[in-house]
Amino acid sequence: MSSDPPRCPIPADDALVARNQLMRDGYCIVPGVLQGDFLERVRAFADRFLDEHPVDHKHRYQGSDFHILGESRWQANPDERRYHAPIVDELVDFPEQRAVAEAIGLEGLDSGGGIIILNKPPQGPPLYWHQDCMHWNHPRSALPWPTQVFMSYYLVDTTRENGCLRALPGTHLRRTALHDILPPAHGPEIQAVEVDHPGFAEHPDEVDIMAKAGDLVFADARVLHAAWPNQTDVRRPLVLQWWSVFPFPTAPSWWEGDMPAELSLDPDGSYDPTRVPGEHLKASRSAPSS
Ligand SMILES: O=C(O)CCC(=O)C(=O)O
Ligand SMILES: [Fe+2]
Repeated sequence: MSSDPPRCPIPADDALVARNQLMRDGYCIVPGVLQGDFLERVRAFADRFLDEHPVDHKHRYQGSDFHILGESRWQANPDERRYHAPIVDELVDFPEQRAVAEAIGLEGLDSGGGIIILNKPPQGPPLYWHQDCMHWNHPRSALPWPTQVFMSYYLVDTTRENGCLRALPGTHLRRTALHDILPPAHGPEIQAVEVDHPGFAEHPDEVDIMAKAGDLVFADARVLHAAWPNQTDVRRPLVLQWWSVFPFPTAPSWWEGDMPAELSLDPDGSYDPTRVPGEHLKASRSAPSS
């Protein structure tokens, strides 16, 4: 066994820029983390899985929503109803991925142990604006740093034409008019709408995130995001992992601001899960104290 540390495909300066963007905008992108044979194997796995598993109509806007556990995690608690595969362990435990996440300053990294295969089939429809946080009653959702991030690899180069990701920078910390009109993400109400619903509309502040195959996209679960339709004849799949970070009430070791008041609230209080942002999502952030 070699004891070489994993290749960290991000210089320290770039890591700081990425961290600052994740904090300010709610997402960042690190190029070329998944490469070569491993990228090929993940793409082949996702392609085969999508070829073999029809997608329920209710998932047409997400393109697919297949949750797959790592083999070792599944063996520890076998459940015949759940998909599982060894390559998922490889992804979750991928040393370069962990090295990048740590380089940008993510601490207390804790994986759900699985991936989700999402997709945009050829000529597939857009994905509505949404945020994926399910803990808006919990004080952790009011913090200036993330406590849950997704890490995604698109498996082909993405552009507006084939349905790249879109984001509304800063909306992980700041309420917008869109929050008031969006039904909860991935629930029956939004799944039943047509694409002329305002949840699909263009927004003046939106940006395209044109990830290339194997780039690692980090996003705060709270940030509003969407995806363009796929206007090509080629599938545009991705694999997404959920990670918890900075377990409440810990602050990042590098945090230099004031400690948020919410940190003193009971971490184990009974906060009913909800996808609907309440008082923890402020209309605007107060200016930093000078
Ligand atoms: O398809 C994408 O690019 C993003 C998918 C997504 O955000 C979701 O399904 O929650
Ligand atoms: Fe999402």
